Amino acid sequence: MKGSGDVLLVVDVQNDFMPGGALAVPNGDEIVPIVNPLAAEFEHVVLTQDWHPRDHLSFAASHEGRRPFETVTLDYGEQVLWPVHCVQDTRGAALHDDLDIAHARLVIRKGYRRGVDSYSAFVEADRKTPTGLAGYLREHRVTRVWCCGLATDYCVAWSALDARSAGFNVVVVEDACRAIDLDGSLARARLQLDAAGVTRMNAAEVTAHI
Ligand code: VGL
Ligand code: ZN
Repeated sequence: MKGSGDVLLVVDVQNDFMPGGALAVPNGDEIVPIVNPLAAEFEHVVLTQDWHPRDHLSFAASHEGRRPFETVTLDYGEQVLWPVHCVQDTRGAALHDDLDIAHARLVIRKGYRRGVDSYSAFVEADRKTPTGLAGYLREHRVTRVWCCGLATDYCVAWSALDARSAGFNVVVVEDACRAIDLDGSLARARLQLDAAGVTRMNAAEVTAHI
């Protein structure tokens, strides 16, 4: 059992990111039977939920003449335009029905401001506004953040990198993640994770670790 210095961050295991969902991550559903036993190894689990208003600026539909997966420049920089997904209080925004982590303590919702996206569980896409998660983890004396969920190359990678920047030790449990992989984004994310000193591991190795 992972002790008090460790937290498992389970990122965006939501219906819209599953096959058939609005922003399907290929094979995203395969992680559920990996994440459940992984979470059972942790005393402390935090979940995240992508949680957008219906007119969110990360949606292609909010920009006249734009299509999903194009990129635009917003106030805070480059933004990939996505299909409408994870709209607050919809079935698509709900966590996967088979996710079985009754002991999860906290759900961090993100991307709820119309004009600002938030891939990261720690800092919004303006790169200024904290979600409060770093402070919460510090107050709980957490020193190491283990990351899993969807998608490897967006919300998981950004969360892992920001956790590292906030001073935590960070591990990404790669087989408990799946990627969107848009124009080489997965390879880029791996390079960034390695450069930042984030450890990449598989779920089977987590048990053996400490
Ligand atoms: C995500 C794109 C848009 C993710 C969320 O969870 O990785 N990706 N919103
Ligand atoms: Zn989103």
